[in-house]
Amino acid sequence: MSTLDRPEIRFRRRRDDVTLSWPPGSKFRFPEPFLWGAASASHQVEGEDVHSDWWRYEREPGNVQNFFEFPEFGQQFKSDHWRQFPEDIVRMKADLGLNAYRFSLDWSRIEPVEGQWDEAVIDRYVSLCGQMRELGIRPLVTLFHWSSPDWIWEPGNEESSGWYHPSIVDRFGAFCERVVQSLAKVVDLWVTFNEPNVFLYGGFSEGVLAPGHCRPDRELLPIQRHLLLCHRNAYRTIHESRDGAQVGIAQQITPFEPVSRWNPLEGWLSARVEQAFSWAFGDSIHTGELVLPTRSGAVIREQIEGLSGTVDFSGVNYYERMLLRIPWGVCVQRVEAIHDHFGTKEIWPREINTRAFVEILERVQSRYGLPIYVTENGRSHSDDSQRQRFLEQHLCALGHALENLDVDVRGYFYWSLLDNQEWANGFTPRLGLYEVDYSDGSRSLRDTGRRYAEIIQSGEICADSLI
Ligand code: IFM
Repeated sequence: MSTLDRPEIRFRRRRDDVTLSWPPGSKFRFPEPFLWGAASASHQVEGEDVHSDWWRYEREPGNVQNFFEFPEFGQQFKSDHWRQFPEDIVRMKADLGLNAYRFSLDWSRIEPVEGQWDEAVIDRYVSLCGQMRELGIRPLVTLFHWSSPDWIWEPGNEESSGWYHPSIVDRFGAFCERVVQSLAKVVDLWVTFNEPNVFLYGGFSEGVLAPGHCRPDRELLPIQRHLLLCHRNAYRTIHESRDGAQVGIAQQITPFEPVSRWNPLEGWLSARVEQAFSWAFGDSIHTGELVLPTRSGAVIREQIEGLSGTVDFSGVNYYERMLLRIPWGVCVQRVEAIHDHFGTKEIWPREINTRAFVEILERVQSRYGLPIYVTENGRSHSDDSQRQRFLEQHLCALGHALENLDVDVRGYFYWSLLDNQEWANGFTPRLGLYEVDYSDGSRSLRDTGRRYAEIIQSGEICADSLI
């Protein structure tokens, strides 16, 4: 049962017991059936999405770190997934034994000009899903993972067109209807939006994702409204086209804790920031009410007709917790969210926090009462053994949660199948099960991928074997 009628604004204290441990000999068996997957997003891996806003945005100097220092092959083809997609499907089965793959559709490739559908591209996505099905891989399709066709933005009028303008709802709706009409026969598992919270704040408030705007909180209202309306309509479209389809959003759920465990104000603010960032979207889809908290303390609320209940599962993207501090002498509206382990050169995520991972799963379960898919979880590290450690620790924690706690997790999708462009952080972070050589697109399986394949094959994980 949902507990949303009891809003979860509770004091949070900093916790330093970040990694769970188990008695020697502990072994966790995963239930069957269970979806063992990996995930990706079109703009980050496909390449040559020349009609997308991100293609333009990343070519504007200063938007993506070291973009022009990377091999031209990588700039153009990224991880070369669009051209190597069929081979990648064969690889993910043969090398890894996956039975699920989460990827996103490139709206700009499908509709390069408004109202003009590239039928060959749609057919290719259909045939790729068909190929997955033949190999026993269940496609999980994300409709929107942050890149839009560039034509939604009116040149010179970016700050009131695109996602700001109500026309986006019909435009996105037309895209959904067209792709769902073709794909529903081969796809029954859908994510409408990937991390709408990160898209909203990263793109329109912090200015670190396309379109790179820094607007005050109140001005995020139309975007949040449009995202929720687009989600609601996409949910309906999918259900009208396919009986038994399962539709969700993939929400980045990040716990926030205060840097100073003794500072009650930091504790209180952590809870507020966490509510706004990690829970607001998911809550809206359950309650039907848009809630936009602002830094001034005001909360904007708006009922959205037909939104409540438009979700069949909870998609959880979990990486790490964030620590929050109020810098000395700075007013509380300028809090800083920071990662733990200052000074490390690694980018993301920096800590392995399986205690928080399990807590998040329990909280999502009790809050929404739906089946859960871990739709993203992974780590960039220059040392692959650290990536492997991250994977094993999280799978062990997940096995423990499935066996001992009241969570209904149906699948796990490692982020990411391939090294890919980590948005504004460029190509330096490497999160892939496969390493990609950006000078020619060749792939090599990492030890983390081999270890993942062993766990999938055996269907269990033993705590003694964790590195
Ligand atoms: O690469 C991103 C992805 O696009 C969205 N979730 C987080 C990942 C790692 O930062």
